[in-house]
This record gives sequence, structure tokens and C-alpha cells, in this order.
Amino acid sequence: MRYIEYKDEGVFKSGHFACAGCIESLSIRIIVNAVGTDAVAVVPPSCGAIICGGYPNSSLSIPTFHTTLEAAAASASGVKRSLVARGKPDTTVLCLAGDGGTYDIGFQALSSAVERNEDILYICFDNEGYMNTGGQKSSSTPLQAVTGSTPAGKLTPKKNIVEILAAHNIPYVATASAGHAEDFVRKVEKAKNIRGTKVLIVLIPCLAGWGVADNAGIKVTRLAVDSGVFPLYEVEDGVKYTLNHTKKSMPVNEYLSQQKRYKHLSEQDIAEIQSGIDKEWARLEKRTQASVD
Ligand SMILES: Cc1ncc(C[n+]2csc(CCOP(=O)(O)OP(=O)(O)O)c2C)c(N)n1
Ligand code: SF4
Ligand SMILES: [Mg+2]
Repeated sequence: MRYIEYKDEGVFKSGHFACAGCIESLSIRIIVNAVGTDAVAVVPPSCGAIICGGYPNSSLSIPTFHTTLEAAAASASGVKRSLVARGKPDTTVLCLAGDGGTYDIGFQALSSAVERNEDILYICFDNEGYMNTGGQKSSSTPLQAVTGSTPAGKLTPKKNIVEILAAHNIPYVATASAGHAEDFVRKVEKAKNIRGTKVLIVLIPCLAGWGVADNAGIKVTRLAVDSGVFPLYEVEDGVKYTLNHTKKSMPVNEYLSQQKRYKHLSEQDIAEIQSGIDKEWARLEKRTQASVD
């Protein structure tokens, strides 16, 4: 049996308000402990906001600033610039946002921050919907997934935010998950030591929103990676691609069948989803190969 090992500096404390079993709290624990205590967190409305909590009951022992859903990356930019002006250029400014706050509502602020190459570490907890407000679809919701606002299944595919950010020539953008903790810690530490804008997209199965069993969060993230639904990869300076988990070892239905949001799918629907995953995987393999050549 393999155990997850990471240093725990006590930056994340008990008593938060995540749903029992949600791996977003574990993901925050991994991130803040990898970053350490010389850090400030900027958090827009989201499940992450209720997990981090507000003063004096915050579960983070670093300064935590709650901002608006539109403005997380802009707020983080301002916090970082003020720290630099006060002679603290090495303090890490972390943004802890959801996918609605990243792919949709906060995207203009994020795109502008990346274009200015602000020195922030932006984390997107991607639970593929507006989950804190009851589970509406976002542009991160995948094709065919049922949400509160797509009761017959979403008609359009998930937006490819990694490619969009890579097209900004961002210094570092990567995907990560608590189901592959060593890779996750390595990416946070690597990102922390790069100057400029860094973004990590972290997959979070929403137990309530996806219809996943309370004890299956880690299992579902591993299935997402193993089936190629959520490839673990990094892009540096918009051009250098690295696939971190290089095997796609199981059919997508192993992943889909764990979730109530996909219960309505026909065999043809599953075949179409599989075909989309195979195409994207082949594209990533080509990009990775081209980065090596
Ligand atoms: C401009 C704006 N619209 C709507 C809201 C209400 N709201 C608060 S949290 C939230 C959900 C955010 O979704 P996401 O960023 O994906 O985070 P999650 O709740 O899924 O963690 C919404 C819509 C808001 N605070 N501000
Ligand atoms: S609503 Fe979903 S993402 Fe939010 S804390 Fe609960 S299980 Fe986690
Ligand atoms: Mg969300």
C-alpha cells in the first residue's frame, strides 16, 4: 500500500464547512502546505470560500482575502503589487477560485492578469459547475453532463482552459489532482518558484453535483486520469508540453458509470464521448512529442 506523504506545516486547520468526503478540502491542505506560511490567499465566492472561511474562523492560518467572483485575479494582482511595494517580493499570492469564477465570470480578470504576467499562483478547483449555488452548469461542464440548468445533459463540450491559457504564452499552466498527490505537490512547488503567472487546474468531483458516493472522491479523480478524461499535463511558456501520466488505460465508461450525472447516456453517447477523449489524447501526445523533438 502506498501512503501520501507531504509536509504539513499546519497551514490548514480543522473545522471547515466542506461536504463530508469532498476532496477540495484535501486539495487545499496539499496546496497551502506545499506553499508554506509566507503566503496570502485571495478567494472569490465558491466552495473554496466556505472551506477557507472568514476571519476569525478561517481554516487557513495565512492572511485570507475574500473578493468578488469577477475579480479574483485582479485582486490577487493588487495584493502582490502591494507586497512588492512593501519590500516583500517573495510572499506567494495564491488565488483559490472555482471553475465558474475562472472559465466564466472571472475570466476577463484572469486573462488580463496573465497578459500582464502578474506574479500570482492561481488555482482553479474545477468541479465542473456552479456547485456552491446548487449545481448549475458552467463552461467547464462536460458534454452530456446533467446539471441543475442542463437537466437533459449539456449540449456543448467543456471549454479547454489550458489551451486558452497556453495561447497567452503563460509561464506555467498544468492540471493536477489529489488522486495523484506526489505529482500535485511537485507542481505546486514548481509553480511557486516560477516568476510570473502560474495556473493549476485541479479536478474536484462534486459529490452532490456529480452524484458521486461520499467515499469515492479520490477514486473518481483517479478514474478521470486513467481514462484520459482529465489528462495530467504541464505547458511551459505556451509551447513546452509534458504529459505526466502517460498511460490511458481504461475506457471512459469506467469513469462515467460512477456518476449519476451521466446515468441517462446511451451507448452511442458514450462512444461519442470516448471518441472526443481519444482525439484529445492523440493531440496531447503529438504536442508532447513535438516539445521533445
Ligand atoms: C457576479 C456574481 N454572480 C453570481 C454570484 C453567486 N455565486 C456565488 S458562489 C457561485 C458559484 C461559483 O461557482 P464556481 O466558481 O464554479 O465555484 P464552486 O461553487 O463550484 O466551488 C455563484 C454563482 C456571485 N457571487 N457573483
Ligand atoms: S458542493 Fe460539491 S464541491 Fe462543494 S464542498 Fe460539497 S461536494 Fe465539495
Ligand atoms: Mg465550480
